Amino acid sequence: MDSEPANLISEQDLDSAEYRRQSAARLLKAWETPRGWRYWSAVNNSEVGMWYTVASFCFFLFGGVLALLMRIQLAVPGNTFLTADQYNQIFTMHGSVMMFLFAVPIFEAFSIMILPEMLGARDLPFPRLSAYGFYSFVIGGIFVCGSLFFDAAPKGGWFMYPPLTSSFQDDIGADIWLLGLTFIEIASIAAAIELIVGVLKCRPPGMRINLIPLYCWYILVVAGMILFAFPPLIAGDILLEMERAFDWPFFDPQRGGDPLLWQHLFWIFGHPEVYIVFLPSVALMAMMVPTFAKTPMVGYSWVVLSAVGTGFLSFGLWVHHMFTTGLPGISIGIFSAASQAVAIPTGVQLFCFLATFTAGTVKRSVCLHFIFAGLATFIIGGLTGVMVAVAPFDFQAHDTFFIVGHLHYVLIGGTIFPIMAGFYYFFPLVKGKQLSERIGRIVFWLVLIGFNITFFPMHITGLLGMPRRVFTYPADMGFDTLNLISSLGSMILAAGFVLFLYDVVRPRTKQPLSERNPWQAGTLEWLAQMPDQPWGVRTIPIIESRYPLWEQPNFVRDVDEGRFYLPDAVEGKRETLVTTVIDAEPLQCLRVGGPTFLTFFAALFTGGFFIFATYHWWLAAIVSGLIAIGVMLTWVWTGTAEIPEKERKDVGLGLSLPLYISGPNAVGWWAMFITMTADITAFVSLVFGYFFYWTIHEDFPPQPLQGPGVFWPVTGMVLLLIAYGLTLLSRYWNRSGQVSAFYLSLTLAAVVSLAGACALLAGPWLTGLDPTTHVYPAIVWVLTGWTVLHVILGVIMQLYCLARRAAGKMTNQWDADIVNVSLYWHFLALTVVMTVGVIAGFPSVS
Ligand code: HEM
Ligand SMILES: [Cu+2]
Repeated sequence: MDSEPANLISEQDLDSAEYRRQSAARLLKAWETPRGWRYWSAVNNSEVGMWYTVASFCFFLFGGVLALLMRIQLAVPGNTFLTADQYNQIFTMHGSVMMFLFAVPIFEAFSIMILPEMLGARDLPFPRLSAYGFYSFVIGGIFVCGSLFFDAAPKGGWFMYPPLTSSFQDDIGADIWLLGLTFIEIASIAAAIELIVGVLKCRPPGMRINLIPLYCWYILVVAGMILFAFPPLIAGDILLEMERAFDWPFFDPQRGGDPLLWQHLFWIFGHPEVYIVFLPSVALMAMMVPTFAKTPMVGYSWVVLSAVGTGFLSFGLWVHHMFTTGLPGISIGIFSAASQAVAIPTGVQLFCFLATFTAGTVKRSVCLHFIFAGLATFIIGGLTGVMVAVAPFDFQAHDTFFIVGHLHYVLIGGTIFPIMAGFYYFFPLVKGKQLSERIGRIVFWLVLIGFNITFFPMHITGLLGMPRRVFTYPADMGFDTLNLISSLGSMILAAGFVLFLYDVVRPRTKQPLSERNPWQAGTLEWLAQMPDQPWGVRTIPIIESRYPLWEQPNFVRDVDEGRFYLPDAVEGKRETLVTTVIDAEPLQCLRVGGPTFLTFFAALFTGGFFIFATYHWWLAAIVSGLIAIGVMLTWVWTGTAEIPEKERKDVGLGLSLPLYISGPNAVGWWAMFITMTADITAFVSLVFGYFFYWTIHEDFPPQPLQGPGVFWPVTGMVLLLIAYGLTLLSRYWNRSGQVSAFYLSLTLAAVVSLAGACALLAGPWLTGLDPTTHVYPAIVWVLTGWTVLHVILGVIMQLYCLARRAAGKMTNQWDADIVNVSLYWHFLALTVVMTVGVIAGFPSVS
């Protein structure tokens, strides 16, 4: 091939200790973590993943303290430790923090840290995106939690039902929840995209899709669920915030709105959310179980199939949270049955774990204790779950402490215990040292006993009739003793966590480094040296089995001696391999971005946009938003699709790979595709809103209201389709080297796009649709506004491509920018057609 012979790495080289030393030094230099205050500009997965994990754990501790405050308040009847208002803020924040700032992020955080090591990759494909997600998460989290200290926290419960949160609470709390958490959800989606592309495209050569570690399957399932579950909630957030800020009556029945739409959108998110927080813990167990049983997982394909099945099924269950809203009996029946059915794939996974234990020889440890405790607790929670899935039982138990008992058995059994096991298991990978088994035993028993004393009595208090979300109760209702027991239990539980925390943070200077691969596991992440090096892996191996450390001879030695791919960093750049989705055949040597503060500033100003908007400081919000876009453009401009100094590069073992690719093989293309899937899901949720209103109204659009008419929307659509065509043409002309035709068509496309956006707005504007009068004009405006904002983004992208070409950063050969922008426009065209079809076409057929 046409790579320069000087760069070829030969067997002889690798046999020389001197060459091995030098190449390792070059690699280390390229991947060096910055020091001093610049440390915070690091973007590589191990640093960012660790910060992210620590941050989400801090939020867990914060949520835990809130829980203790509640338990203190409820310990005795008629207590005045907290006021009703404080209690409302605290239970809302407890639930929201645990779900949005702990349970989901810790999975993403941990996965960012560990995924590249599991895949024998150097890093994730978009390190800067992870850093952006992390900073957004921290800024948003501090904003939301901070509100509690100013007596301004949300107090509508973690599911924020209107009309309580629309007409009855006009303080800032609900806005903080809606905007702050939307911001964090966007960060969660960013991480999900990163993780999916990581699993699909950054595997080591040979690791076909049926050889990937089980954890990676769960990443695919859970991140995929995040992509489809969070957007409906974001859509709901937008609607509720529009109602609160501008009086658009989406949930106000007097003007045609309906609070049930919120419940649907919330639970279309909310039920999958339960599995989004549970499946990652199953994933952790799926990594630990084979290690402790010393044998490969029994029924790998069954585990995978049932994980995928759980993911799918979980989207069809949301109505079981709405059994008491007066829905028709038929839907209650269907959703009740579906809810029972999800027990099947869940059961399959647990049985595979048990079978693995039976097949192997089990080694005892604190991890294993937590795994078994987790399984048992989760099963109890699952059984009470099957009880409340039976609608008549739910009519009784709904909104009582029975539910609080149930949900904590699931959440603590299903997530906290496995996460604790994970801590003990993976701690040496991060710190190079093990947690104490001796202290761990005590932690385990405190947590297990404390947990059961706290939550078991809640089932009974609930059945005796104690409602959840009330700040106190009168004496002699029969709840007194049970509540006191619960509260004492929570102290034991807390003591367990305090002891655990002590073990994590206590100085370990005297403790010797852990041996390498202390648990004798079989998967790639345990290649790591103690302490770990920043390069991720010394050299990217060829994989032939699911447990290469057990099954591939001389594997560790060959990796250490650099005998696989990319053992060197001759040009001093950060590089990793990109492979094909199914068979993991090498495709590209990808260069990823290094340290930068840009991601921090991008997150800061994105945060500014949401925070200022919360306080209705519109000007500040807009300025902050524009700065955020500017910073992001700089980041993309300086860090993506860089033209390499040569076409191909020798990556070792006689293989030469391109340094740059565009189109469906490129990681950037996948990221855009996945982002747009999430984006279109949010849009479809808004469209769902339109049809939801249509089904509940006799006449929709309501007479005598006129819709936006046909003329302007259709004109807008035609113009935007022309712009779409021109964008595609410009891609073609760019590639065929007709530069002036490229400039002309893309400039024209931008102009026509703006004209199209104006025409779209002209529809509702000229027909005088006032969004505050009725839900019909409001939803029409929302669909139009959504589309117009996307057109503006599309224009920014067109201008970006024009600038790239002008600056020589895009050529007919190196054209990833325009290829990705065209991909965006495919989705935009679809959005435009659907919007116009709905607002202009549908009224004439309905
Ligand atoms: C660590 C010990 C914990 C204790 C002592 C605890 C205690 C409580 C209590 C007493 C309530 C009911 C408040 C009420 O209805 O008046 C509650 C609600 C809730 N908890 Fe926990 N909890 C703990 C951990 C967790 C964890 C780990 C999660 C999730 C991963 C979680 C998620 C929730 C949710 C979603 C609610 C419902 C909030 C609402 O009604 O809006 N909790 N918790
Ligand atoms: Cu559910």
